[in-house]
Amino acid sequence: MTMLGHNRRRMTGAECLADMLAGYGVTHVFMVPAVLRRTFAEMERRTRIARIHTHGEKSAAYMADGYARATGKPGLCMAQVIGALNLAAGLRDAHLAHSPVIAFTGGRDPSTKFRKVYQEVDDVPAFEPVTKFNGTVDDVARFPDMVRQAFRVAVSGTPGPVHLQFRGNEGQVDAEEAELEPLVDERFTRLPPFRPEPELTDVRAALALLQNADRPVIVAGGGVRASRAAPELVALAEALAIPVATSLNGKDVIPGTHPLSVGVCGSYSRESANRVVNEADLVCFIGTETGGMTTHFWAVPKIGTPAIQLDINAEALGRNYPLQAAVLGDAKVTLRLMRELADAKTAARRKDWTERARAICREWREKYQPLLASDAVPIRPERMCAELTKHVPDNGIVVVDTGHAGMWMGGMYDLTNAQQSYMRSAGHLGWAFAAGLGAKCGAPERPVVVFTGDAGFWYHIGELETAVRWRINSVTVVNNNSSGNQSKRGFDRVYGGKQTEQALELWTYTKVNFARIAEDMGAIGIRVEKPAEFAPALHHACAADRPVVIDVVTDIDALAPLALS
Ligand SMILES: Cc1ncc(C[n+]2csc(CCOP(=O)(O)OP(=O)(O)O)c2C)c(N)n1
Repeated sequence: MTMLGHNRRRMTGAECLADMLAGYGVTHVFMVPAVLRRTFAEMERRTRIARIHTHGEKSAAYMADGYARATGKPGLCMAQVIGALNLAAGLRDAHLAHSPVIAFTGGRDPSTKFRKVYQEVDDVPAFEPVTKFNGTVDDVARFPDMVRQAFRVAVSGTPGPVHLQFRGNEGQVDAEEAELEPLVDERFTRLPPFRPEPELTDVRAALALLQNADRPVIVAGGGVRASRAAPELVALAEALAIPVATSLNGKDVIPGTHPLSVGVCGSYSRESANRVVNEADLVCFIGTETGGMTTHFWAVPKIGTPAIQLDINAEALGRNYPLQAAVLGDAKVTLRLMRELADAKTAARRKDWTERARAICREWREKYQPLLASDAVPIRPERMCAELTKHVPDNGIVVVDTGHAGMWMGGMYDLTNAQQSYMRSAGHLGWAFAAGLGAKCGAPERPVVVFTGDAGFWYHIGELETAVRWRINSVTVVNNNSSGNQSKRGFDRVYGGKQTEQALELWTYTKVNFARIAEDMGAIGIRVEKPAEFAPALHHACAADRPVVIDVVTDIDALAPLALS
């Protein structure tokens, strides 16, 4: 690394920022103009960074988030002062999912503050709840250190969003000159910057508990994903014969087809996973917050179940479950060490348990097989999930919205190999389509398949034009039941079991053909009305040289099973 301050030269903030972003390996930035205009001109002159101009700041933030989750590198999004809160809203999902997104906004000038400047409010406080670091860049001399700090914070420890507000409603401070050095800390260009080693005594304590347990289960989360520790996780589980459940955020750390995989546990889950976790005599949490969604509000497992936990963040250890052992460290190095020290002979004592877990998984499959294979018209969402399991390409990235989409895919879809990736909305409806575009920018060589409901798709449908304009060829599968039918149960409840005719106003929409809209916007649209049409549509879409929308007409009465606890 170059020594700090030894290569300074007179340059504008814009030149410095463009050079730094290129140095940090940024390939795309997502924004609504006009922000940091001179920086954008310098990006064009000095770098090959693609400047993706979107139809809204929230979707720009979601694209940056999808880019970050697909690549492990920070995703960059930007807005001028009037769009700042739209951008902040878009950081909310990245915050919940611990995704390293960096947001730049234009902001207030000290010379005109409090004078009712056009479009201005103090936006900085609004970024506070959704960022790890929320700073202002008021002096051009601070560009190098503040931008380095933004990258450092976004990827360190438990990753998360960062906001920098640049002086001037469009960040015009970038036009000023100073003696600057566009330094890059190579280490902080991607996750994880460090791999802290655990204390050996803690590792031995955790391992002893696992090896002596008759019915242990691992619950693996997004921290395993961030650490790229999936191979080490699977190796340890295999060596000791321990079934693995995952959080929704960690769904891709073990293929659903692996014999030790029992599925996603918690609220948007698979029944088999919750059953196995609730029958366990020891739960080993790895890289998971043990939050409400993963534990079905602390019912899976019940509080009091013997537990051990491994995390990179000491504050997470024991937050929701009292622990018999806690290990602080990077997931990959810790799991590798545990595998090295593990006594594989102890696996024999868990033969009955792993067979029991397999039987529970078989029971789940037998129960849902008729729906997974259903030929019904309108199409059952379970059948779509089963088709995706069969036909998503081997190196595919699957990006899933929340609500029903999260329930269907979390519970019914399986990754079939370790090369496939899965990313999901951490709660915001409408995230997936935009995040899928960002994922495709970050990994253009991989097929990206988005699964969303029609309500989710409506949010940012305008970005289809962005996809066409920038040739961002993701495939978007719309579970089109002309409604937000996840809400049906809830409204049934408040109407005492029988909704009035007007109640439908609360959760249904006009019937729309998204395939036709897609074609009008310059994308490829495929309408699927029969189950057998789905697989050919997906194959065609994954090979296409344009963005594709597969509009699947599904059953408005199909409701995803509720979590078992
Ligand atoms: C930003 C945001 N607002 C509201 C919700 C609440 N919500 C969850 S699912 C849902 C409806 C989902 O409809 P759709 O995407 O069409 O899927 P479907 O339920 O029809 O399968 C709503 C409004 C949410 N998750 N996020």
